[in-house]
Amino acid sequence: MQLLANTTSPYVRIARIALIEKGLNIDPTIVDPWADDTRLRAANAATRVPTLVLEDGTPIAESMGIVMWLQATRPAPAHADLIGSDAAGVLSRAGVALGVIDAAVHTIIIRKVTAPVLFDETPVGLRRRRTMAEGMQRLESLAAAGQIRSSGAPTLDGICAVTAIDYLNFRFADAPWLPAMPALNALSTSLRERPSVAQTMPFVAS
Ligand SMILES: N[C@@H](CCC(=O)N[C@@H](CS)C(=O)NCC(=O)O)C(=O)O
Repeated sequence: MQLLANTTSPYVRIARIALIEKGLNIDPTIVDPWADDTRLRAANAATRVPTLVLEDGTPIAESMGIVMWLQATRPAPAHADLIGSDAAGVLSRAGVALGVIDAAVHTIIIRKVTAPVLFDETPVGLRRRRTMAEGMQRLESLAAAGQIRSSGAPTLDGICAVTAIDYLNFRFADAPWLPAMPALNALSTSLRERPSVAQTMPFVAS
């Protein structure tokens, strides 16, 4: 099995945490999705990471596709349960974090092709910023209320929430428009006891 990945993508991180929690610690094959890596392009018409290539050659693109494949082929109780008994709650909370992640990645990508101020201050840029601020505020309230499990194997809400807070700290550190997020930062610290979380922190490869 091959996981085509990079070291910064929050989508890759979600897939990697889920894979490790399900007992599949695959050494990622690092590719640059922006350089049209031929292996990535062959496996995924969208040329995006993460893409998981199964042993029989079947490629699975999309972080949520990989999560669903894991849930279907490595079910609980033999393996970690990424959804748990409160499916609606877990998926609802995961959706808030995924909205933040999409807004953050969109902002970073558009900055690549246009001047930062130009995009960030446009109506769409401000909308993405509002999504990040409001989404993190909602996640913060959920974390403060103890609704996101902070110990043991994380379910998808915890995986997406920790990925969101760590990605914002990585890409938007000290942004004045972000709310205070003590509960989410505590969640991140606590979940870092899991190898799946500790081993997948985002970094810029040299
Ligand atoms: N919806 C996809 C998003 C994947 C994605 O956008 N990956 C980015 C890296 S953060 C990428 O490979 N971008 C390259 C491109 O858009 O050409 C998922 O959940 O996996």
